[in-house]
Amino acid sequence: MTYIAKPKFHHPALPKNALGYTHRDYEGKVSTLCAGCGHDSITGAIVSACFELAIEPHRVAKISGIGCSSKTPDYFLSQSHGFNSVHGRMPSVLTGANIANRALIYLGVSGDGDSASIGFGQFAHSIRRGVNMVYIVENNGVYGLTKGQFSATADAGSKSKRGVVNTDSSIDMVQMALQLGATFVARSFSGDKAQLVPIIKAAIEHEGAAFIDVISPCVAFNNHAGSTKSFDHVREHNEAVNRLDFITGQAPITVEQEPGTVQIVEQHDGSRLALRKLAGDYDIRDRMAAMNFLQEHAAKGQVVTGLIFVDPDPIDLHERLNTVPQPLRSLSEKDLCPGAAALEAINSSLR
Ligand SMILES: Cc1ncc(C[n+]2csc(CCOP(=O)(O)OP(=O)(O)O)c2C)c(N)n1
Ligand code: SF4
Ligand SMILES: [Mg+2]
Repeated sequence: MTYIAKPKFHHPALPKNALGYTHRDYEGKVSTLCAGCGHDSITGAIVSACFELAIEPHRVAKISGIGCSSKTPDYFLSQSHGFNSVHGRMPSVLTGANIANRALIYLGVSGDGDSASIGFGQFAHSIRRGVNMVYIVENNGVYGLTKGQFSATADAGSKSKRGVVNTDSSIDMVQMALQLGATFVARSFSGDKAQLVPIIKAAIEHEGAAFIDVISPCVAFNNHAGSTKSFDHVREHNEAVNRLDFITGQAPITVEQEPGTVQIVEQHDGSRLALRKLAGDYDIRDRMAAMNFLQEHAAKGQVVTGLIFVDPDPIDLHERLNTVPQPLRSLSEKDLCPGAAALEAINSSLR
């Protein structure tokens, strides 16, 4: 906790977005994380993505669990709704809020400890149900907040700061999300803002379960030689499958690339993803191929980043449950208690 308030003054010439807001309007409190922590860069990327999309901050609900990563919603979007829940419980709190009010944009922020251990079941069920959300795992391979124990995403053979070798198999959250039916799956690196910001923007516009695994080095406990989640290791082993340009509205596509290496994917809401393809004939709409590609590269010690899979026409939880289109709080008593005749009609339809 910090009591240092950010100064309110900012330069009058700061660039403004379509709503007239500056970058500062999307920030939160001063971060109390360790200087250099990857999580702060992810916070910066979320701020940039929301600024660039000109999102009204009050339309966002940011929900997290427990951990250094789960503290970060305090450091962005101070004008948004927020709920810092219990360790591993972000997905169920988010699902409940989403069911009650589908008009908000849901940002779920979690850690690898929060999502791959205590919250593993919660993570799995929110993804398989197709909750319309952006689920971000700030993945450092350790429990940062409780002083650096290996998490379930730590690679077998990687070393702790004290030199202990991890002998357990690791969980690849991207593979899990693909297997569970996520309709938008990406991996990025906190040190690559140019890659991360458009991925977050595209995930926000995606109308289904969007999962982003962000490798986010813990400078206090997991940034040494022998760690596979350190800045140096990820930079050296990063295998980017594409670079994403995210385009909303009628803006022209101006990707500088050889024809044939750009793939345009139109999403349900009319936004377009322009992918500068880096890895041969990699097709982001082929779930099975994506899983094989990840396995092959993981075996070579490479970290695959970029937009890994997208289903441009997702079916979300509300569509599956056939819920009413408006937030539940806007329903009147008459809507909620339509009377004996309506009840009789429902009962007879079930006989
Ligand atoms: C029910 C419960 N069990 C254990 C803890 C202790 N605890 C707090 S944070 C944490 C792990 C955090 O790791 P991660 O989610 O990876 O976040 P990071 O700090 O690495 O960003 C644990 C085990 C807790 N707060 N609540
Ligand atoms: S302990 Fe690690 S994860 Fe936590 S703030 Fe420090 S560097 Fe970040
Ligand atoms: Mg962690």
